[in-house]
Amino acid sequence: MKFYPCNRLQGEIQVPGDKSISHRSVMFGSIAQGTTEIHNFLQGADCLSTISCFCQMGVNIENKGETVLVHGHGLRGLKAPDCILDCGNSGTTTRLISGILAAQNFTTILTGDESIQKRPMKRIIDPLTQMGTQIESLNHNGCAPLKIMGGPIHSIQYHSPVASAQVKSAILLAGLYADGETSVTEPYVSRNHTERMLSRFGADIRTEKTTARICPPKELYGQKILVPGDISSAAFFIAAGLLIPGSEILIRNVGVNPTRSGILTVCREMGADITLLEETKDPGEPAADLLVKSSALHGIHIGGAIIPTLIDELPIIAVMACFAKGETIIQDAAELKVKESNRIEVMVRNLSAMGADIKETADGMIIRGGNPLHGAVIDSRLDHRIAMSFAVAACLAEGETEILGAECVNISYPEFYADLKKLKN
Ligand code: SPQ
Repeated sequence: MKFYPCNRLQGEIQVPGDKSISHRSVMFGSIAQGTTEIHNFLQGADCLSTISCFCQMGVNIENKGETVLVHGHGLRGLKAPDCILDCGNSGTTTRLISGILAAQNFTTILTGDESIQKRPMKRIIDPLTQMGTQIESLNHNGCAPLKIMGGPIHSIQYHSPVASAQVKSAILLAGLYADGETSVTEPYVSRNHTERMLSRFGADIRTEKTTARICPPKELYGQKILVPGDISSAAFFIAAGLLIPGSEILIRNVGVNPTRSGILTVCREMGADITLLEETKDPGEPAADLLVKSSALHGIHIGGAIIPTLIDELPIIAVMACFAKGETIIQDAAELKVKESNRIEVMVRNLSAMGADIKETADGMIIRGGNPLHGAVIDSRLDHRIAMSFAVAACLAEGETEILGAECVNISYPEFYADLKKLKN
């Protein structure tokens, strides 16, 4: 797909529902008693993989588009699937479902696409094994396909070496079925959608600093879930609005959970003009409208505890840094190497091809802003966040940019190019 520079962005958009929250609402609804009604569900390929996996385990899920109804049969209501579960491109599906499958009285095989089969699963195999489950990486490489032989679960007190909501969630979900209290402590707090939503479904779950604890409930109960817009999808429009001179855009109903909103902190530190309007204090997940006006940005240092709160936004932050005055240092972000692609290597390679002054480091990047970018051929490596980041970079680059595999935005934002086009008019 080819992209060209544009003058300014103006108008209003609503980004699709949050991917992390959409996944969890289907998963928790599937193991709850009664019906879970989900509004603004993200109809992206990843969340459809989650729906398909639970349908294979006998859950009746009515996908009506904007609304999804999940008719759960309780914690013990899943049935053994009669085929291999396909998690597609979704790390969230693979890791979270493993926590649930660990406790079932049947064996399951899970797999996914080429990218999923390279992503590290040892990080969930280790704690789930400690909880009593047998998990085999069928290719003996610590990756999917995984054979999960479910059974009785023992509680553990786990200290995770990585700040990862997927690791934390897999353990907490297995902990729903354990013989006592399970806790997970992380080096830094990762996104807490699992804790918030499980609590709404009736679980006894508490957090203190970087530790989350769960006591096994008798049952979970179906809920009505309003999924806010995904801040990770909004991030591309935040960046475009800030960078393209003369722009002013309003992004409606964006989730601003503090464990996800590091992008707003970083933008403000870089000098961005972003106003939060119409903030809702939903007990489930806070949301707000974001008014973004083009701004002169300067480079900053990004590292430490803020990293898990903006991990998926680092590719677009790297694009912003190319247009910011001075140096931006991103560190403590080695996790980027094990996402849908190695997002450090792919960003550095592609931004360098466009003329940026950017250097890869062991756990991040150093970017000196100010070099004008020019069009280039960009290999997205079929990573949705890379494709969207370069669609924004292309708006600011001179000449033509071609993004290979641009259709991979289907994973999290099927209407992305249409929404970008809408703001250009
Ligand atoms: O689901 P998947 O493929 O892992 O998706 C990504 C993304 O960019 O959309 C990461 F590649 O988001 C993860 C995120 O990086 C979604 C997620 C979650 O919903 O719990 C948590 C983060 O991953 P992690 O490994 O830090 O827990």
